[in-house]
Amino acid sequence: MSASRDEAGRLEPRVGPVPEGEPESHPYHHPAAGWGAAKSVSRFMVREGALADGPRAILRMNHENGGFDCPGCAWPDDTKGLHLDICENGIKHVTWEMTRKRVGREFFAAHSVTELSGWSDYALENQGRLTEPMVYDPGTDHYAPISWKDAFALVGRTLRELDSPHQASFYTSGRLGNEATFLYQLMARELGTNNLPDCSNMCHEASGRALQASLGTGKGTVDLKDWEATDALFILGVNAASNAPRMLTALAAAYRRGAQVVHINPLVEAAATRTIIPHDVRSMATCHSTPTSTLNLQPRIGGDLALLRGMAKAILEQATSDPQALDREFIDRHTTGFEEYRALCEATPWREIEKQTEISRPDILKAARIYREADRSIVSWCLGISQHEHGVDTVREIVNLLLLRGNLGREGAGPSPVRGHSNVQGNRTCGIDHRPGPEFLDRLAEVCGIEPPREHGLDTVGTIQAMHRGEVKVFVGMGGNFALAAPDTPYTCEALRNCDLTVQVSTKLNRSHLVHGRRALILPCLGRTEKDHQRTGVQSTSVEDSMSMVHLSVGMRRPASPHLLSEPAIIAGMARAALPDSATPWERYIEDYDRIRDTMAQVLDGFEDFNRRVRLPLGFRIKQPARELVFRTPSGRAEFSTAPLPDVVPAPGTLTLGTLRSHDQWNTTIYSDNDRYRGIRRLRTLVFMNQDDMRERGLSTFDPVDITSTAKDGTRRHLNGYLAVPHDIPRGCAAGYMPEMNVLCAIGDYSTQSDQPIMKHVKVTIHPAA
Ligand SMILES: Nc1nc2c(c(=O)[nH]1)N[C@H]1C(S)=C(S)[C@@H](COP(=O)(O)OP(=O)(O)OC[C@H]3O[C@@H](n4cnc5c(=O)[nH]c(N)nc54)[C@H](O)[C@@H]3O)O[C@H]1N2
Ligand SMILES: Nc1nc2c(c(=O)[nH]1)N[C@H]1C(S)=C(S)[C@@H](COP(=O)(O)OP(=O)(O)OC[C@H]3O[C@@H](n4cnc5c(=O)[nH]c(N)nc54)[C@H](O)[C@@H]3O)O[C@H]1N2
Ligand SMILES: [Mo]
Repeated sequence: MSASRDEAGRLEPRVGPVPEGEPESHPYHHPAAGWGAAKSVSRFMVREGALADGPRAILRMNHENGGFDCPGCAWPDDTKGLHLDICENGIKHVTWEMTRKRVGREFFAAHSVTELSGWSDYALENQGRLTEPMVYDPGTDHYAPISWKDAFALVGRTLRELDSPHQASFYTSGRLGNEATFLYQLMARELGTNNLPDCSNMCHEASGRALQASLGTGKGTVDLKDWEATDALFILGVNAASNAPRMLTALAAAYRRGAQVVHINPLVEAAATRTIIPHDVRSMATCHSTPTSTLNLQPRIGGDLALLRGMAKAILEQATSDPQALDREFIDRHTTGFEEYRALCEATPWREIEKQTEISRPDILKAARIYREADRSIVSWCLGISQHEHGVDTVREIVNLLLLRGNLGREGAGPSPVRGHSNVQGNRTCGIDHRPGPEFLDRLAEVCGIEPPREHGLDTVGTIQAMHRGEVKVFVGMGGNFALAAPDTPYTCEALRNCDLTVQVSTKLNRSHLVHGRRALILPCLGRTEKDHQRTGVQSTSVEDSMSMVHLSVGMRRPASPHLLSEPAIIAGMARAALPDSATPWERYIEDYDRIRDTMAQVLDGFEDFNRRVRLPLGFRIKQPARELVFRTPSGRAEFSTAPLPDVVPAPGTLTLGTLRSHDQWNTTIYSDNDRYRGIRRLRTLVFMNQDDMRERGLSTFDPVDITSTAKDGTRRHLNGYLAVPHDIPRGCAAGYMPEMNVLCAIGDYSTQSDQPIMKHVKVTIHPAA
């Protein structure tokens, strides 16, 4: 998006649809999911013209032994016979892909790129599915059709002409299946670069690094069975009702069996209240709702580390009179660094903890008591924890707390990050990593007969900066919407425009096709719901969920156009064109994906016998060493960390802004301008504020405000004319929607611990609009 502004200084073009009617803001009093969700789904299906096929497709989703994996979030499938665990947003997501609308060559002939750049992001995606490869023609400023052969030749030629392979960067969005992922990283490494940025760099990078440092594994250790067995769930920084709706089922079930459910979030989100379990026919019919929370704590944004430290401090204090408060045996046998950690907790004054969290000691003690009284605890988290300067420290503090009571390596206990995209975890497992380890590279070299580069590559922020400097000249986006998802929208757009060639492999038209390099390709691919025919028959691909379960996904719909290629085929086409003498059997791989899996089985840890095991009814679970209390850390033990408490109290007159999702969006895909559970209708350009912070600024509901962010380097960024909306949020905190608010996120403001953009902790001032 060229972040030009209209006269009021508002960002143009808009992201969401042009709302019909006035915005509304009401408190939402209904339970999450239930009929509100059902109504919203059917409206959406009618709009996409998908009603005829929609229900049938959804019945095939997430089925044991067949069907396709929901392309929505990464929450695992139900473990018991019922494989119809569906949710409102998953249905919307499938329907979005199955729309009957099409973007063909006539569309591109009718609209220039300059014209389309003025359309909203909503309008762009709303044109439907892309149907054939297109190339940008600078002479006419239109995209024009190009054959696949010529498109691959253009990519191949441009890559071969680079002075160094490091002048190309290969982005992955988390929808890409495992087999395509493996081929993609193989192509990049055979070319000679580890420039493999991914959406994870903006998402759970901090979680991966923290878990690796503490436990020697980058992933959570629990599965759904543990969720079913636990005594206490601590849910931090996730809006489950919107972003992992199937978690609602687990929360309601936990409540019903008497487990404790503690939500820690500056906002009291819908999942922290009540839910109607969507597939429970009886509760749907009788509108019977179940509570999904036993305690809500609202720390200030960034206050989680202090809160967790307070809980640990309380446990340690109690242990002086109650030895059972700690699991000494576990600590002695399996951990290191406990004494230092204990000393740190003792030395941290309660007053500092209360100041940093904005939660009183008695309330922190309530949470600590729940933790003490539970035999088995799970701590689960998402972006509210990871997208911070201190994201790594905070996730490590979660592990510290778990270690104190031996909540690891046994049923019903452990860390459980909620991943985002449906296969973002699988992408990392299968080699998308700009900092690959030597063991993986050795095996890749041996099995695939290539010489992979050993130096680290560029991540998302690094790629943007390198494109901006002109050092990276070719950008390939394997899914996603880089221009809009990345921080500092105007800067990122300049960076993309600076490229010699941008290649976007996509299902729908989006902003990243309009913000392009001197040459540009749109390569349309099959979606996950569609049949993938290759020489040996219909192919399946595998995905890995948030809890390390790997299973097959088989599309069953007729492709949106006969000219689409699968993602593996597109990668193989680009690879062969760029590496004409490659010994990698690119063509053979595409004929039969089992051949890709056979190679993956030799390269990837835990994928032995891949082709057989992935065809088991529920797939297979990748071995989790930390789960077996095997820690691949330097000490061979679980390592306590001792991070100082960061100062997260906003300076006087400033606020801390968190950017988040509305209910009706999938990252950069906007379904509508509504945010049902937060009571918002027809409005995205808003900022949620505490009543008192509004009063102090003389603001009433829907008053226009100007928001200014101040970056680490002192530079300022603005969003003007946003509407202030009072919300139950601690003083000094504010929230608003991504991707619009990426304009406020400075490119240099990434965490020094994770290199992850700090999207939940933007320092801002808010004033009545000039
Ligand atoms: N329907 C739908 N589902 C999705 C997505 C989508 O866009 N739409 N996106 C997918 C992706 S890629 C991801 S990564 C996940 C994202 O899932 P979430 O992490 O739920 O995403 P956000 O909307 O960013 O919400 C962050 C939550 O953290 C809270 N929060 C903000 N700051 C803090 C803090 O300092 N401390 C604490 N404790 N909480 C805080 C916010 O109030 C909010 O509830 O969802 C996935 N699922
Ligand atoms: N300010 C702010 N910014 C954020 C975040 C935040 O919380 N705040 N969250 C960050 C996070 S967690 C993430 S994960 C990123 C998301 O970043 P991305 O993953 O880059 O963005 P998405 O919006 O998920 O990508 C949507 C596009 O993917 C394409 N697509 C959909 N399905 C397929 C498919 O099957 N194959 C292919 N090839 N393409 C497909 C479509 O063309 C669609 O337009 O955004 C990040 N940005
Ligand atoms: Mo994400």
